[in-house]
Amino acid sequence: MTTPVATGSALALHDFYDIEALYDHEERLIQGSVREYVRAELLPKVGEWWQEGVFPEDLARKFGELGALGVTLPERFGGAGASYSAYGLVCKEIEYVDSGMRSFVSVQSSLVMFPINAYAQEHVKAKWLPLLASGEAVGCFGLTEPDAGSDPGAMRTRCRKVGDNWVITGVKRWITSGSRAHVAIVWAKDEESGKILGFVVETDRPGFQAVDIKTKASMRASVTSELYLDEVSVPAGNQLQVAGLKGPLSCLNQARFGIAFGVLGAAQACFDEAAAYVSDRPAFGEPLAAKQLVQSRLADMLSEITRGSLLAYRLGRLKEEGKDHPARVSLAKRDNCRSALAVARAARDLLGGNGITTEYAAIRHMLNLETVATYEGTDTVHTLVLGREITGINAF
Ligand code: TGC
Ligand code: FAD
Repeated sequence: MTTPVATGSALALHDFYDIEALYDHEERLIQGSVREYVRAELLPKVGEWWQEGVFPEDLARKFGELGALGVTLPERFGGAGASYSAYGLVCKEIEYVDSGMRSFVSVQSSLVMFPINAYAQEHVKAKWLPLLASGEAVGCFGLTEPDAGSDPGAMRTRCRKVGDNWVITGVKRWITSGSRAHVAIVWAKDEESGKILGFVVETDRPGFQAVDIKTKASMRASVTSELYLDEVSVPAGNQLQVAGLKGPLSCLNQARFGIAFGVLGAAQACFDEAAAYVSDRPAFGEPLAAKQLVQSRLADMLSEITRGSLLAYRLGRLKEEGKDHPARVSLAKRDNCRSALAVARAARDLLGGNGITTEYAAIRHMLNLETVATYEGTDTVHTLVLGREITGINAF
């Protein structure tokens, strides 16, 4: 093989537009400490976990010790009191390792700690938030049902007031961390008013059962379960102080924000792997990196990541100004998932046959990203949110 002289890039390929310099000192410090930990401790083992379908039990506490749970929540409840952008950067660093690891953090922070902090009574916050921040307790979020995914307003789970308690019955499907959870945020329709209400449900209450979904070809290093609630009774004090679909959707707005950052981590991992691979892999007497069409694909990958990073940076600052309109979040979630998937598919292809093994990261990320593009609102749902914003016409 002829080895052409490679001069290398004078620019940082993990941050081509110096976007990290736009973040403040604290944000970069948080990002750096998470990056260092996850790349040293999790990255070498994640391929095996994914292959075996395992999310190690001790990871919750490890993420807690790292300060990765409830990054934006007040320090008095065990959070880091940091910015939304810092939370986004934490998601990105963790998703560099695996989308399933980031899913755990998203659910715990955005879908469990956020609604407890925003809508629960003080005694519920004081009990659960510190435990969730340290990872001693795990939480899950039950919105989706077997027949109600994109249209959560069609849920069948019901609640009714009986004396000083609420009694909840129904089935929730596709629930991340479901069988690991000590506490579940469960959304149900009030039989009397027809309104969607939310509850903090301790998972050891009689009538609560979680069963894992074992047939996933994506997100294998993440626990996904079905929840069965059979007349589960919770005290009225466990009810969240919000009514209607805007309750769960406000939580999704937080998690989708984190995903817009997170998927860039998966894309960067794929790009790094592909760029290294093609510089060594011989084909037709030269390294693949010397081929114009290969360079063209690397250039496209870098463009996707750079555009997505600019979008995420701006979304972070908008959110910190309280301007994270749901349609803005939809655009970033949708487009950054598209970019990450395009990068992962290109990386998988550039690795040839090796690209279909889990010895390399590309196919694991690619398959995980199929889920990420589906959950928290499918690509189509976010397209329709944008369509409604543009035209004023609801086309769901
Ligand atoms: P619509 O009439 O649009 O809205 C009902 C009320 O909610 C408000 N709202 C929002 N509030 C906060 N954030 C948002 N993103 C919001 N979107 C809407 C809205 O203002 C209204 O408030 P009000 O006061 O007027 O009542 O409701 P719709 O029935 O037309 O539905 C809209 C649609 C389809 C966009 C929505 O249902 C939707 O987003 N569907 C997708 C469902 C989804 O994303 N599910 C995710 C489940 S959780 C999950 O996947 C976790 S994955 C694990 C991980 O994150 O890692
Ligand atoms: P459907 O809503 O049935 O959609 C099927 C197809 O129809 C999609 O292509 C969709 O875009 C399309 N479609 C839907 N409506 C329209 C329309 N109006 N016009 C055109 N096309 C349309 N949920 C939780 O509550 N908590 C969790 O922790 C959680 N974790 C998850 C983890 C994993 C691994 C997965 C896979 C899912 C998880 N989900 C969770 C559920 C997830 O949010 C849903 O799968 C998602 O919202 C899509 O719902 P659905 O699967 O019912 O698909």
